[in-house]
This record gives sequence, structure tokens and C-alpha cells, in this order.
Amino acid sequence: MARKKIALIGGGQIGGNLALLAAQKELGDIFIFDIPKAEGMIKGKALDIMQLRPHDGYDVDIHGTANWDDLKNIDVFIITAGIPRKPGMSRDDLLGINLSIIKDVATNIKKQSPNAFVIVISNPLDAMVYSFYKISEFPKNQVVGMAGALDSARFRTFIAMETGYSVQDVTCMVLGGHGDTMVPISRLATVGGVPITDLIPLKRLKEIEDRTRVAGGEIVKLFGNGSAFYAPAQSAIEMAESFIKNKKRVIPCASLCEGEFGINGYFIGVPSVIGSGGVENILEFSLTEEEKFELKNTLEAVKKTVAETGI
Ligand code: A3D
Repeated sequence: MARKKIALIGGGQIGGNLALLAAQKELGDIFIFDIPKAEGMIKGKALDIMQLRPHDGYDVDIHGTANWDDLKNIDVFIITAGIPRKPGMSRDDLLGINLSIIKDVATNIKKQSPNAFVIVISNPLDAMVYSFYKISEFPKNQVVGMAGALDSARFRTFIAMETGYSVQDVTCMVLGGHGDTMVPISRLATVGGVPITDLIPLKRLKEIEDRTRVAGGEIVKLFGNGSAFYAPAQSAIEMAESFIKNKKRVIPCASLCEGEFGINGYFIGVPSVIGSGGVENILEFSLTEEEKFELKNTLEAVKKTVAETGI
């Protein structure tokens, strides 16, 4: 059986880590793509990762390229092309610069690999995934945004840190847009099946929710230059793996809603089933009045950034 082909558009901080993680999981042959100015850097990263393979014996090839013609018949694209946030910048401040990059990337992906599954990471996420979908005219199941997987992992981390119990046993989801209006659904979060509402006092839980909402900004401030990259890379790899291995994992992702949760025509974080058909399903469930209100609020924020793209 031929190996799958994974292309990483943008070989910066997240791109490099995506390549490493994809190689370590032997997900397929990897192509790190970047602009010609960065070609030496990505060719160097590719060669470096090639040379770590002998230790554990990962049988995949890693290439660095600035040539779109090398990206034919790719199975999965993961897009991080663009610029990350600097301190004081909101995700929306990136819109103008990253939008022109997404337009270029969408046009080229459509030309080279029209059947690929595409995971968008570039910020502002909700607007970038929407723009990619509109420009590429890909079917909705082939396009998804990575945000909820990361936001939920952050929420899980903070719950594990608070309780002292294994992060592995914490399950929870964060819905909505990838911004300060995201909606952590604490009501359904558990540690080993025990509701966290029985383990953590409500006031403290609210503080953990608030920290989750601004967790990306916390790291931007600490770095002083650039944004998080280890956890974002792992979150996208989880999605790519579910597609490649047809695992049908249920992961909060920015998927196109057409009526689900009363949302129509927007990509927003909802529990999504990812398998070999791409986004195969969105799992709807009943929300409380407060959750409905918060989801409506986050949808308004998503609509606002999408409107700013002018697409
Ligand atoms: P960085 O290390 O700067 O890498 C971006 C790469 O994109 C650079 O190597 C650029 O040369 C490259 N690039 C620029 N233009 C193009 C182009 N036209 N074609 C191909 N490559 C190009 O950034 P990063 O890896 O830290 O972050 C990448 C993006 O992810 C940024 O927009 C971040 O804001 C975003 N991000 C999103 C999340 C989410 O949870 C959604 C989390 C963290 C970062």
C-alpha cells in the first residue's frame, strides 16, 4: 500500500513540529512547503528530521520544497502559512496579511490536489477556514479548522492541574469561535467519568474557564514574540491521524454548520466526527439556556471577523 502524503503549508514553528510529530507517528511521507525565501530553512528542517529517523526507525520520507508542483496527489494539507501574533495583537489583527496568503494557498491547493482533506490553522482561524472554503470551492467535508482540539486540550490541562488527577482521564469540550468568546462546556466535563462540577467549586471552575479563553494570549505574552506551537501542532496531528486511519474520533473542530446548533453557513467549533470521509458528521446535543446564549455570542464574533474578509 502506498504511503499517504501529508503537506505542511508553512514550515515555521508549528510546521516544523507538525513534521516531527507526523514522522514519529509514521502518518505518511511529509512535504514541508514554504515561500522561496524560507526554502533553505525548510529543506534543513526536513533533512534534520530525516536524520532522527534511524534511532526509532520511522520509515517515512520528509521533503522541503517551495514548488507547488511537488504537491500533487496530497492526501492531507495542514496550513499554518501566515504570521503569528505578537504581544498586544489580537488574532483579528492578523486578518489582512493572512487573508492574502490563504487566497494564494487555496488557489494552489485546488490546482494541485483537489481531493485532499485540508486542516487550516492560520489565524484568525474562523475567518481563514471560511475563506479557504469559499475560495477553493471544496466540498464542506474536505475543509476543517483546528481550534477546538487545542482549546479543549488547554481546558483539560487546567482541570488536571487543579485536581491533581491524570490529564489522560479528563474529558471536556470547548465549542464556538477561536477567540475570547469560546465556550467551555464545563457541565459535560469529567475526570474518569466523575463530573468536574462535583470536584471543583463553581467559582474556581469559572476562573479555569476564563484562563482557557485567554490561554493562547498567556503564551504569547510569555514568549514575547510569536505564539504557541507544540500543543497546536499536536492538536492538528490528532485530526490528521483520525482522517488517515479512519478512526472516526469525535473532536471539537471548526466545521461548516448548516443548521446544527441553529448555526447556518459558518465554520465554528462543534463536536465533529473525523474519518476517511473528512468531516463525516457533526454531533448535536441539547444546550442549556446559558450555553445557547454563549454560543450565540461567539457566533456573532465569528460573523464579525468573517465579514471583515469581504468574501
Ligand atoms: P511562523 O513560525 O511564523 O510560521 C509561519 C510560516 O508561514 C513561515 O515560515 C512563513 O515563511 C510561512 N509563509 C508565509 N507566507 C506563506 C505562503 N504564501 N506560503 C507558504 N508559507 C508561507 O508561525 P507559527 O507556525 O507559529 O504560526 C502559524 C499560524 O498559526 C499563525 O497564523 C498563528 O497565529 C496560527 N496559530 C493558530 C492557532 C490555533 O489554535 C488556530 C494556534 C497557534 C498559532
